[in-house]
Amino acid sequence: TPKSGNTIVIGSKNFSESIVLGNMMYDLLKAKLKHVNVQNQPNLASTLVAWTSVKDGQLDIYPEYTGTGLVDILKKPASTNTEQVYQTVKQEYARQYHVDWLDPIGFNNTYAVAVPKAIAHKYHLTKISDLAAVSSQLVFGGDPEFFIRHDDGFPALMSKYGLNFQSTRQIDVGLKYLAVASDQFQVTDAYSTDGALIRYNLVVLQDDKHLFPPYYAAPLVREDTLKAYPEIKPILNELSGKINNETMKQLNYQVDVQHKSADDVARQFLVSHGLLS
Ligand code: PBE
Repeated sequence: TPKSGNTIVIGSKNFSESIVLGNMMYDLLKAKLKHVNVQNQPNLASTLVAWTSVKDGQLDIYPEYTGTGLVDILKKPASTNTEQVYQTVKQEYARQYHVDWLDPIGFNNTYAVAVPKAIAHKYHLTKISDLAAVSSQLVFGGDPEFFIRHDDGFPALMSKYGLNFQSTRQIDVGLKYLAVASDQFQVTDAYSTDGALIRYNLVVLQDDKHLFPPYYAAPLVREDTLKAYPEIKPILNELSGKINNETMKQLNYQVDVQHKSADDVARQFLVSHGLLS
């Protein structure tokens, strides 16, 4: 459904971190933009759904990751240069789509390959390339989006590292860690800021062939929305520099392991950092 006038819609993708960040943006704009109808649409099905909604104008804002923009949306080759990746997505989204990347929030949530500690010991795994010799004895389980991301997901992982798993399983992103912990599969795609990595004793294997680019989070905003409401930019840029990798992991831990609501975690963070009263 198209938006009515004077309405701003904020979205997020289907995992806790994205929902927490979307909620922070929603809370800030709701409190600070007067006479605007600010709406929240958390937990959209995938990167593609969130991005298509922004492109089509049904959504104004959502948190996105630089590497995802570079590789998955713009279809450009991966780079390990953090600043260059940010500048590329910033320039190209503005040029091609009239969508702006605001300032990076300050943490990198990269895809990673993780195994339970016992599996790492048994098969002597410390880096992803160690999997090549043993992958045919192991089952890989991952969330659906990982399997369809051609250049930074499962297909790229297989070809870059020469892997060939015994079989694969797709599983909802929220159930992945419990499933790997209960040995339904032995290898999974993780997100490096996941709080559940701590809870389930998983070892992240080193990406020794540099498959994954940096994935720094930043707010994406439609340019026409910024023109109508220029205050959005300084308001959302207040998040910049406030959340590093460790802080984001702690916030995710509160939601995924301690089962606090993503609403409460976002609001408490803003209040405790003086961003919201
Ligand atoms: N990430 C890492 C991905 C999924 C894993 C958060 C950068 C993304 O949402 O694009």
